[in-house]
Amino acid sequence: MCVCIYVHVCLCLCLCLRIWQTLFSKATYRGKPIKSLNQSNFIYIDYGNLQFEEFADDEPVGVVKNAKAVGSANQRLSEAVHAIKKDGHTSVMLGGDHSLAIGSIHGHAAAVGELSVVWVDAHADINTPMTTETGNLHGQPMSFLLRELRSKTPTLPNFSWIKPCVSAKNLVYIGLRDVDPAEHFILKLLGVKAFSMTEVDQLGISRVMEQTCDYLLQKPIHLSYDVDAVDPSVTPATGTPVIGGLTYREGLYVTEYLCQTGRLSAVDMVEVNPLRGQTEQEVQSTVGTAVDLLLGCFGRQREGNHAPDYQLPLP
Ligand code: EXY
Ligand code: MN
Ligand code: MN
Ligand code: MN
Repeated sequence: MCVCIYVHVCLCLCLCLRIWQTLFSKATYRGKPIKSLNQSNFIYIDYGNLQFEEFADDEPVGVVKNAKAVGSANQRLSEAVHAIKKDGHTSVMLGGDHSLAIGSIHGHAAAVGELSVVWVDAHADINTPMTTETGNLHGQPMSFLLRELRSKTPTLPNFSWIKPCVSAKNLVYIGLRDVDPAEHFILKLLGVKAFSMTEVDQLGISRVMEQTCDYLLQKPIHLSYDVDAVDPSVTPATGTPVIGGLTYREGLYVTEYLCQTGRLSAVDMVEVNPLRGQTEQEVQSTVGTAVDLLLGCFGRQREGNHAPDYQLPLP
């Protein structure tokens, strides 16, 4: 099976840390067994958690919250992902807040150059600090990464290291269903390719993936997968659930399809938040689905797998 390398990050708080530790090391959550990558046949190297600096003086900039902490955390993450890519591995970043995609994509692009981004999410996460209504940076990461939005994004404290590194033509969204008016304007202005849930309903997920990969051509792919893209009946333990999402099977098909392109170069799996689960079952379902999506990225097939050198035992 594939070798994947992951850098495990946690932004500001330890809630995501807890679940991802569960996922990768302990294989239990609140004393109950939980699906874990440790129980799979995949080979991975744990690059460990990144320790992020906290800022006592992280005052809002306009409405934007936690700019210093997010800027600084992403700078560290960018360096970590850059190093993993330079080592020749596929990077897996486990979050945590989707604002971490800034550092993950930035570090990936610094190492490999031009890349394609497949952003699977209920949300477009493309507000600028000027258009955001909530001030939450998880609703803004793509605005700092797109070259076309450079002149529309003010430099926030600890954001001056960021060089926009993605072109709008190399970005595809899948799963959108909760897009702010300003974000919708930006998507249309830049002509960004987007398969909202309406297109998923119209075309079916197989044609969505076919068209996505035809459109993106031959660059390394960065998959940024927000678990809220999947329907909250399947992944409820997340910060901003939105009804009407991808089914488990559609969500998994996205990963299987991208895996077989052979161009998947980095993956973010983000917005897993066990504290948002109302019951054990909700946490288990969310985490189990996140694990299955990751395994789909690295070659697990629903039809089954076997090692290339597998030999039938003789009687
Ligand atoms: N568009 C809203 C905002 O800008 O706050 C909601 C963003 C939710 C973002 C989640 C992580 O995908
Ligand atoms: Mn978040
Ligand atoms: Mn997101
Ligand atoms: Mn989202």
